[in-house]
Amino acid sequence: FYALYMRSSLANRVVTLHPSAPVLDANSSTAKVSPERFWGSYRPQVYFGMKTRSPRSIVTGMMWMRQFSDLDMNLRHTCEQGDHLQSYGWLMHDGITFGVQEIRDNDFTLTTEFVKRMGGDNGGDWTWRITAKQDSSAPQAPVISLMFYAAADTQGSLQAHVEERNRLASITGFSEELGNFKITFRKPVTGELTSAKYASYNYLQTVSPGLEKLTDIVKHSLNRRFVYSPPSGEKRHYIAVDTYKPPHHQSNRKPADERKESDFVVHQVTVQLPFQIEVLFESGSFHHRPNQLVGSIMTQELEKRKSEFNAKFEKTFGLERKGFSQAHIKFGKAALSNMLGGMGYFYGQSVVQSVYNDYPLLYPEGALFTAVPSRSFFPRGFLWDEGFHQLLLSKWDPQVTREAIAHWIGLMNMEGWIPREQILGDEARSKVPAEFVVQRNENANPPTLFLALQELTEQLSSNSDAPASQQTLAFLRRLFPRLKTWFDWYNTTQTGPLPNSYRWRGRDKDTNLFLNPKTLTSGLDDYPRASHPSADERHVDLHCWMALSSGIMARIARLLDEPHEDYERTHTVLSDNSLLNELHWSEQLRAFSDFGNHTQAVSLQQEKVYVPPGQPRHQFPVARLVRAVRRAPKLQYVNAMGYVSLFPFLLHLLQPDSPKLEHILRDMRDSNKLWTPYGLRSLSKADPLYMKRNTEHDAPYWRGAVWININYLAVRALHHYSSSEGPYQEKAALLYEELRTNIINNVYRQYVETGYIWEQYNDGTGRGQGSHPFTGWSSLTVLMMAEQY
Ligand code: 6A9
Repeated sequence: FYALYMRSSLANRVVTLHPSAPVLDANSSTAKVSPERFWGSYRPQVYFGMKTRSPRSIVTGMMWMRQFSDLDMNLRHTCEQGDHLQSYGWLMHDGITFGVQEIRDNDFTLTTEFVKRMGGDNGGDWTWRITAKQDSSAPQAPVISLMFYAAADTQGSLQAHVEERNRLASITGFSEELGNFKITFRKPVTGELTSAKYASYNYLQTVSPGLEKLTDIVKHSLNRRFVYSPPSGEKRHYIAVDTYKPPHHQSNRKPADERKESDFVVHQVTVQLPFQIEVLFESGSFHHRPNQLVGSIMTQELEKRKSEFNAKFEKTFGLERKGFSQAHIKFGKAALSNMLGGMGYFYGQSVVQSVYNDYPLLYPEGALFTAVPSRSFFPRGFLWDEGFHQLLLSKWDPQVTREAIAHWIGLMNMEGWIPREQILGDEARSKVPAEFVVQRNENANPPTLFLALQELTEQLSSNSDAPASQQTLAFLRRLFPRLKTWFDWYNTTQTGPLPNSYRWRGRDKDTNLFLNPKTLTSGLDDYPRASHPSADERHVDLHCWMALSSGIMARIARLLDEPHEDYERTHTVLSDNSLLNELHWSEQLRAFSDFGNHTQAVSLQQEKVYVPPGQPRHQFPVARLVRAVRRAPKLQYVNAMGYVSLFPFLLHLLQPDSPKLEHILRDMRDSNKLWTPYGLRSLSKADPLYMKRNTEHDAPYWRGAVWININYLAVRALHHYSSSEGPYQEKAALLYEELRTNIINNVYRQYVETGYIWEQYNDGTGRGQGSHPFTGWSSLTVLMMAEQY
């Protein structure tokens, strides 16, 4: 009984949040406390939509489709790579008051703009303007349908107001947080001063069991029975929302879904290009608005915000001063805007597995305000990505950074663990296959939030703005109890076999199914590590992350007048160059390296399937690829040359006069190893695992491609060593110029050529590859352009 009791209380610890006072006040995101940031484009997973920063927000959004097209179903809603849009993304977005997005579909472009206006007690008003233009020279301009919707999420109610038969003129609604509000749908016009265009209208008023069902509900309601008959043109049938009955309303079955159903209202307008249309949200508590935010007033507001944005962008990043072309500057603005416009507000529970529970447990409900790596493929929070995101955002708006870090750190359990991938709420979960949802409590991810905290503390010392410094200090003070636990968690659970060495937990278990068992927790997934995972391993990248983190901990502790000696000591030990050499320098590779139970003599081969003589072959399993080991592993350096071997340099741990720097700079500049015209490749061309698949289904990922987060660290380190007195100063300065130029040029060129910023870049051709748009850490290109590190 005692053992059982212990087990369940240990399991409980895993799903119990850290006990210290919350970093954020319970109401910090509300309309009362933070009205300017209440409404926002906090739904990065849809092409266009807004919600409030609250757990059960009323959401608004837009779907669209082309009419009379050969493609049967081209309903657009959530960002999908499979939609094959030529490009989409924010061109301008200030993170608070407005945004301008351009979406290029097959033969037309939609510009989606929003502007907010403060007033009343519930976060104020906003207006959307959609401008649709034809791109092709086809004689018949396309006819498209826009479907604007509002949906409640278990809280609040919506009423449709129909006029002129099928035209939904407005939605009124009420929710606790928004009070009364009204959403008005204006008629489409060709330009600001022209009268309404011919259009067909349809609407849908129904209920939905959850936000992840909205697309399906619209799809299931579509009907071809409607007739589009413009005054001068042929009559044609078009597709529109019609009626939709929730499944259990059709029969007497008990609802399969026990969740409460919530109002969902859609306004469809079908019209020929070109046109412009506006949607207006007005808060009931905003009593004396001077005028409506539409038409020429909206235009003026937009113009004003745009010029403020441009001025702030130049003041912050100085790209014009540096002589960048207008096209480069436009690219830089888009990169920043997409990270800002990709901020999401998520709410829900992680699913957690520890050794103490047989089945996964639900983590406590929590909110996460975070940037996302990719709006299409993974529109959710990732721990180590966020540290990189905030390096950029902290330059633009340190409040965003403080709030994002506070949310992340607020999701820490009492042991100091933070789930690495945050899949919160049904909408987020609907995008992830079940086997990827569960997070394990032994697993770390690089503590890059310390990079962002480092930036905030540096802003403190360079900032003459006293109130801003006070805010940051107050923030750090509230953060500190959790930061201590966080640091301790890494420093106790991720230790290695020797004193002051470290080891990532959570490597792949089925060793012989993979060419090299992966280490997802390190963030570098399939980057080669010891071939046979064991407790004998020590990982050089983690060692360096700990050296960095202890240094920042010491700095924050000193700022706050808290005991800092232990952190100081740890930092001194971990950054001691002779310790690093002892633990991680491989004489054979002449580079820093992991250590472990390892052999290089591995390959993937067809598994031998024994078929007894005379038996039909097809009754036996298909042979799969498994790993063959030709020479037994032994304890030794892993000797992989690539990003991991650069870490003592990347995180500035090497003394400027360290002779190791010479080797590192040489290997970096060697085209047969790490150098490409597009940035540093992740794994040396000379490595046996360079561009090797890990299984027949698992293509190489961190085994050659150019990744921008690590390239950013490399450029930043070159900048550091080029400005520190030492024998390698000049060499570093030369490489700095070259590497920086290569990365900027390629990310920019790919953006112009393909319409997207990408997850990684091909080391042979420079072509963008992997998920797109990927405006997470690849957007750090802006900081390299600005030379802000
Ligand atoms: C799995 C598939 C629709 C992988 O950018 C986020 C992370 C990085 O933190 C990590 O370093 N990416 C990098 O190696 C992407 C991870 C995506 C996991 C998606 C589920 C969903 O299918």
